[in-house]
Amino acid sequence: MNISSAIFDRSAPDLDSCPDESLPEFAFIGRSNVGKSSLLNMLAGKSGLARVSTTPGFTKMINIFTMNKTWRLVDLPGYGYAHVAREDKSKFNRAVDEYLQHRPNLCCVFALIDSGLPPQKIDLEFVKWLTSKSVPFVLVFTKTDAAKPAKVQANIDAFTECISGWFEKLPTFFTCSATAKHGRRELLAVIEETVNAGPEETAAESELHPQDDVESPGDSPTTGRKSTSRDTRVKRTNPARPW
Ligand SMILES: Nc1nc2c(ncn2[C@@H]2O[C@H](COP(=O)(O)OP(=O)(O)OP(=O)(O)O)[C@@H](O)[C@H]2O)c(=O)[nH]1
Ligand SMILES: [Mg+2]
Repeated sequence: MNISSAIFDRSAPDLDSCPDESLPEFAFIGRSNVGKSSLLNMLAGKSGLARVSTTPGFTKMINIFTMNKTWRLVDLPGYGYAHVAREDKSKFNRAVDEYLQHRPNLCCVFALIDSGLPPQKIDLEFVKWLTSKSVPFVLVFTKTDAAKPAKVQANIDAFTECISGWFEKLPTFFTCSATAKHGRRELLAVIEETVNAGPEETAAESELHPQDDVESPGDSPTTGRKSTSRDTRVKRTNPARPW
């Protein structure tokens, strides 16, 4: 897919401050510093679009970008960074939680995992949480340039092995490197197929085994939100899910 325009829309502190629900959205989530903003820039083909930093916990709002005037990329704050003030952390977590669970035009979440690390408990818990909430997602193993290919492969194998028991069919996963510009075509293809498929009426079904229903993990978005008018919009756009 060719990206003809990539425009910053806004930084939203919460769900109610997000733009209207008219365009399909694709969101990036993962631990602080995993490379969400860098991947967004790589897909957009614009290096300065989302701000990148070596400081973990840099992205603090729901940052929204309109692509080709027809769909949006959403850069979310990272989870798992201990040094964000406690009050801020719970505020951000609540905003991310609401966005992930109650944004009807959220088509797919790119759940980013650092390919240079063995499976991290917080990532495993977050993937389980996403699944238990029927949030449609694909896994994206980032920074493949930063470790030896054999190590990357071993880490991916270990991660998928850890989660295999939760699913009847493993979630689709991709690898990428924002530095080496690897994975762009494949991820844009997911977006393109989804945008072209258009909305579907049914809610996303969970592939998690029923007995594995879990609470929100400690450092990932929390539950316990106030109810809003958006709560009545229980149906999430469910694309054809080619993955
Ligand atoms: N080697 C390598 N470094 C990367 C890659 N992607 C991102 N980085 C680096 O990782 C650091 C964090 O990148 P960001 O894109 O800001 O990460 P983030 O997930 O948005 O971080 P927060 O907003 O703090 O949650 C920066 O120093 C990037 O340059 C990659 O593909 N390869
Ligand atoms: Mg960021």
